[in-house]
Amino acid sequence: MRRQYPLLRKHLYAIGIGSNRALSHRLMPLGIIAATLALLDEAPLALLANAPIISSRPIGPSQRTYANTAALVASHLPPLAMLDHLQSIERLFRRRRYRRWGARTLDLDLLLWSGGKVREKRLIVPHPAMRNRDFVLTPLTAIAPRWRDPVTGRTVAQLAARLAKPKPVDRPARAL
Ligand code: A4P
Ligand code: MG
Repeated sequence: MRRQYPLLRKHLYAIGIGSNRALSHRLMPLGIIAATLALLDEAPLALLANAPIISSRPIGPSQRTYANTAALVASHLPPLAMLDHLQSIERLFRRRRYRRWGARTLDLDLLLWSGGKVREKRLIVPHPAMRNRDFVLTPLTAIAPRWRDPVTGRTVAQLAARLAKPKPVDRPARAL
């Protein structure tokens, strides 16, 4: 007998998850991420994999350490509807967009999509900053090392290795 699937899982997404602000003294960033992962496994989404949570130094004005992870999620939702859905999850954690890169209870970024690229006013996929961010690539490498970035043609593992490599200086250091 054929197995009945509850929904047509057409799209696969890699999602970046970050939190560096508690919602209350009982719900700290690690708890927020655990609750988010549970929501990423509720219809119309299905959670396929999640990476270990890392603690990362903040990039940008916020001083607080982040908890970051990444997840692979399947859904019949196309990209813009998926963004709406992710933003509705952010709202559940009372995320306020008052300052770019400010401290946030929850930030969900759509990193990669199985359909390739999206260039809309309110959604760019792959996420333009993902290639330069260790806190994105380290978790993503744990769950999707072979996923290929459609812009550079490099796999996630290759992007992570490039980032880890020391950058050459502009000019060779002068011999003393
Ligand atoms: N948007 C466009 N493309 C996307 C996408 N691929 N995924 C639009 C999600 N959103 C996308 O985002 C602003 C708008 O971007 C959205 O309304 C959506 O229409 P936002 O989440 O409201 O604002 P933001 O997060 O403050 O800005 P931004 O530019 O998205 O920042 P990032 O790139 O999310 O970076 N340091 C550490 N250690 N760990 C972190 O997780 N995160 C940030 C925020 C900064 N520093 C960090 C971390
Ligand atoms: Mg964001």
